[in-house]
Amino acid sequence: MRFFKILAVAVTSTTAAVKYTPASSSITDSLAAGALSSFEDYVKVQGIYNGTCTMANAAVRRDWDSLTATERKKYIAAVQCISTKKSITPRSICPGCRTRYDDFLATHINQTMTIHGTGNFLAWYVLESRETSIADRFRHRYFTWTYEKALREECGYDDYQPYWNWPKYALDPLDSPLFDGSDASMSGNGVYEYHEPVCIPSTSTPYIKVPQGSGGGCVSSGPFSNFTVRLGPVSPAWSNMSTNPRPDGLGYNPRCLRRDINPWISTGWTKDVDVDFLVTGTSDILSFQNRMQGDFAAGYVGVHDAGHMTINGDPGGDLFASPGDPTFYLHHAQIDRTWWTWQNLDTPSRTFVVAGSTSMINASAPNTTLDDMIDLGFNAPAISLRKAMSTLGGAGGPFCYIYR
Ligand SMILES: *[C@@H]1O[C@H](CO)[C@@H](O)[C@H](O)[C@H]1NC(C)=O
Ligand SMILES: *[C@@H]1O[C@H](CO)[C@@H](O)[C@H](O)[C@H]1NC(C)=O
Ligand SMILES: *[C@@H]1O[C@H](CO)[C@@H](O)[C@H](O)[C@H]1NC(C)=O
Ligand SMILES: *[C@@H]1O[C@H](CO)[C@@H](O)[C@H](O)[C@H]1NC(C)=O
Ligand SMILES: *[C@@H]1O[C@H](CO)[C@@H](O)[C@H](O)[C@H]1NC(C)=O
Ligand SMILES: *[C@@H]1O[C@H](CO)[C@@H](O)[C@H](O)[C@H]1NC(C)=O
Ligand SMILES: [Cu+2]
Repeated sequence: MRFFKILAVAVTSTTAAVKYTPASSSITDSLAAGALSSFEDYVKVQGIYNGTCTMANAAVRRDWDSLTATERKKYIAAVQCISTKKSITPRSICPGCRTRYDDFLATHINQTMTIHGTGNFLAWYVLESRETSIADRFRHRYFTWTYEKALREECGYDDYQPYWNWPKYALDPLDSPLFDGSDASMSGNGVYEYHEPVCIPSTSTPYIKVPQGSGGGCVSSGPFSNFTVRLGPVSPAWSNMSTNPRPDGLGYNPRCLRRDINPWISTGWTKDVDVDFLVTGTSDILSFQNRMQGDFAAGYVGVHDAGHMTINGDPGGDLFASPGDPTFYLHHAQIDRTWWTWQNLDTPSRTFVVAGSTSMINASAPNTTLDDMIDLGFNAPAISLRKAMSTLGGAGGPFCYIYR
């Protein structure tokens, strides 16, 4: 009797000790809730956008933090499943592809190249900027949605893509339910392995020096500890990554998943106030995308890069190959949620708007238009940017989802 009592006390105190308290995301969440309600008002007046998508039947993407352990494990199982399904990209085009998971990574690597330059300019781009144009964000809405669709249709996942609500874990990502290494997490940090500081945007212009965190090596805890990365690296975060046999990164290069989860970055730029600064501080799409992009010379890392650099490592810290770390999709769902929030704070004037050049390196390249096409290689047919602007199928687009 006494033994059991002591045991019970011990168990309770252990549980209390590991209980994680998220930081506040109240501004971020109330902005999103406000956006949803103004979106609802707009749809009430406009009626159904197109087809059969309504507010009532739209898919709901939820916060990782609000999923139960069982729901998280279901998502994890679906990601593990898609990582075993046979690749549909021809081997002649992607020699390193083995699985459906790789198909998505191959598309991202390939698209990052085609969109951001070729030949000599590619190397220049990689050195001078870790960033991408806003067209990239738009493409990632379609990219993440297509991945979610594959999880559902090819792996029987019956829920939707969860998002990583950055502010909640910003102060302590390592102990968060996303990265704590438990079997209901997306796996933890890599084992400690020295690497040189990562410079943003580059070692030749080190405006921001990201110090080494406590990881750097192979992820050793949780469901993805045996995860195999095959493609890339193309633009490795630090020097001693194993080299891909092909310059385009699509060769076969099996290796472990490496991370250096970085509280310094997440504390600096992914807090509630950082999201507020982005969403409420910008009223036109160009300012919004520029602020999301960051201003490195001014020492400011936008939420997009900050999320990627919170994961870092291989391939998480590689602009091209970052979707090779499965947390990519949770990060990009939150990028999408942030854009969706910004859009629907003023649905009629902020939905079908794009701005900015299609290239970061070529001043005479044309500006982005709603007629530009986004294609996802072998994963889905190309659609116009216009169709990717509304998450409720406006302009005949394929999406039907909201964020809660
Ligand atoms: C990883 O592989 C090792 C050795 O095969 C095995 O013992 C371990 O259970 C695996 N871990 C996971 C999460 O699958
Ligand atoms: C990188 O360097 C560390 C420290 O020298 C070493 O332990 C590790 O094996 C290296 N990794 C690769 C992939 O070369
Ligand atoms: C820059 O863009 C212009 C207009 O599209 C194009 O004609 C030119 O070839 C591009 N330059 C480079 C170096 O890609
Ligand atoms: C792109 O848009 C900007 C801002 O409206 C404008 O100044 C610039 O001339 C445009 N560039 C091209 C190539 O049309
Ligand atoms: C990369 O893009 C080119 C041009 O669109 C295309 O021909 C090729 O099939 C793509 N490769 C992959 C792996 O999707
Ligand atoms: C509905 O679809 C039609 C045809 O594709 C398009 O012209 C129209 O703009 C769409 N309506 C809305 C509200 O997006
Ligand atoms: Cu990204």
